[in-house]
Amino acid sequence: MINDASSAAFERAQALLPGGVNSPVRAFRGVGGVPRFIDRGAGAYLYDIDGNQYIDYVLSWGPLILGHAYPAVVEAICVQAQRGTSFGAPTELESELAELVIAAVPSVEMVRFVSSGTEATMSAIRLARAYTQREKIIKFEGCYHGHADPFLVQAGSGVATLGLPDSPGVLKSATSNTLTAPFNDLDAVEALFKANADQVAALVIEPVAGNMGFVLPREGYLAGLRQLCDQHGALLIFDEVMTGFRVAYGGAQAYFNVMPDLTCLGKVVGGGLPAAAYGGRREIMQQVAPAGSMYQAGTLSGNPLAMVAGIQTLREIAKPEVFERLTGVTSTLCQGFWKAAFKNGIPFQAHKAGSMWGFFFAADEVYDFTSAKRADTVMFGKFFHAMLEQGVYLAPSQFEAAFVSTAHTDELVAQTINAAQAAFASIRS
Ligand code: HOZ
Repeated sequence: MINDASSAAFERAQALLPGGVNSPVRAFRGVGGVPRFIDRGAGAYLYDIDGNQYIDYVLSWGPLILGHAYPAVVEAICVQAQRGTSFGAPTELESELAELVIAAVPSVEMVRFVSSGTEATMSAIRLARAYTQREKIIKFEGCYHGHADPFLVQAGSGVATLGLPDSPGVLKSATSNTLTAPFNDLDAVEALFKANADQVAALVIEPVAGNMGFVLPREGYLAGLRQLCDQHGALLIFDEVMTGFRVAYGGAQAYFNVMPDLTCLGKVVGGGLPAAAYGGRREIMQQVAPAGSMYQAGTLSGNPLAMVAGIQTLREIAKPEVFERLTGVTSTLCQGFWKAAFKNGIPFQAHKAGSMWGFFFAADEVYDFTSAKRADTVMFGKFFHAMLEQGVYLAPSQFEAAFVSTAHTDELVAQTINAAQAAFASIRS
């Protein structure tokens, strides 16, 4: 596969942008080689500037549940763009998207729109601290909640991909109130609550982890966290930036039937444009300014282009048959990959929930960050490149998740499994 144009574009970008990118994982440091520079996307396909076509399982890291350039979303954006792209004043579009979010996500009674997942999570913990009048938070090793200072402790995603220590520039005082526990370990959480009695404002978790690879909660784990939060007077925050409208229309809370106090949303809620949100119980949300005194604001919050993209996207996917189909697609992919790996004698684990999935080159169960880090990242890199060569675009890191869209047809899925068979055979040592 020729990538001369991408190589030249990367050269140019590296002189202009740190590492040649605007978000670290895109630089392919986790897998080596030249990141593909994208020309355009259509449905399930991405096209790079060398003219190569890929079946895309990154989908802009999750938002594009309808695939690239879905006609009704594009149309809604174009119509809105002609009416104005930003007003810095309220529009009815914000209430329209809020109604859709509140109807979809069971625990959300009120919502505040922001522009990125990072903003949503940092605002949610500020709100939890304001509401409980407590300072500490509990997060989980390998979970990633954006790049705000208090969360950059044992973080997943790019921090894990690059094997970075907790980031320089983050003051000790900013993280001194962040406690960490291993994912899927209730006893560790209980011990933290006991050791920090009446001090924990909130426990924040990706209910299905998508930033240490894709790792499912064990049965009863989320319900156990709910119980511990109730016992110790802390709020439970689900970071559903990735899982929201993805593992089910109502997110992981609907999928597992465990209700958090606050929910962070992003990605799908903006339909591929920069929108995110935090929301939850009315009584808590009423503390956000100007209804209450917890301050948080943003010039582009509730941006009309992002609102119409979100509205159109949610309308299109708010049908049970959409999720049945997406769930079937991830099952077929996981089974197909697993069988192909098994046939080639390669240790392999695949996980799925709704329209999200992921895999590890590991013989033993992956259930937390430590077991995820034991997976063979060298093998992952070889597999990634073998798939890329065959026109399948996966996340360029072991510590990310994969996604599907409504544009991934049975034929494309079969083509992907055939590519995986060939890729496993080629990397077998
Ligand atoms: N943090 C994102 C994945 N979990 C990566 C975002 C991007 O590079 O666009």
